[in-house]
Amino acid sequence: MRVGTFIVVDGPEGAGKTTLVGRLASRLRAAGHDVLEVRQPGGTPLAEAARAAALDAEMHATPLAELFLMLAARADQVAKVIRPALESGRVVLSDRYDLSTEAYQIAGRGLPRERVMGANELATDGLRPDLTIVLDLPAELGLKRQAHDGKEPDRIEREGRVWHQRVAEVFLQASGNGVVHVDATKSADAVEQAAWGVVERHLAETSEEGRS
Ligand code: T5A
Repeated sequence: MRVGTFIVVDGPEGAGKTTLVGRLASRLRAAGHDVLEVRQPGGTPLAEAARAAALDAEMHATPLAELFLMLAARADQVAKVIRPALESGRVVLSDRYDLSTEAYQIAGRGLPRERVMGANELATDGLRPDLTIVLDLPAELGLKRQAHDGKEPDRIEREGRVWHQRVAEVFLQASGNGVVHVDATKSADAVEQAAWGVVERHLAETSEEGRS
């Protein structure tokens, strides 16, 4: 039985996801929670290999191959790492999850929504996040932050500006159960403060529900 909490931080390239996941993990630990930080794609030997293949420009993955690499990575990590952690009551904080598939593979690559989401459902055995914090940032700003870091762009980061704007739009428009937006144009401290408020509220509400 799942008793833990599954929190996802998602958003466009360079929006500050990794920074925020680290900061939220520290805050949660300080508040006494047992936290597991993960990233997607990645987190198991198989998932890291799939990530490397998907992002390697030399591999020239087709859109479908890219999708299945992302889903293979997710399936492996969900089954071996995320579900067991949730079942033992931990808070799992994930840097990206399936909203990224909607943004990159459906909007970016143009793959058919229903079939992709069906395949994602199969890969995750229906595991949904309890809370998804979406970092809102225009694509150009995120790409600028990445360029400023001086890191060599991977295969997906090398896509054009218009392509990345299409991807970023999906994050901006995301809505539904447990989806909360945070303005990522603000400083890292302000983003952390806003996101921590969201997490604290969520945890307080779920512990209330558990008591009633
Ligand atoms: N992908 C992934 C798919 O195509 N489909 C999928 O289903 C999934 C799961 C993964 C790639 O895989 C694709 C999407 C990606 O292309 P990644 O490494 O997870 O790659 O994703 P990136 O977005 O490329 O990761 P980055 O590390 O570049 O961006 P982050 O994590 O959003 O940003 P972060 O925290 O590293 O910060 C970037 C820079 O900005 C600074 C940081 O210090 C750093 O220098 N920063 C801020 N600066 C100003 N203000 C703030 N608020 C800041 N917050 C951070």
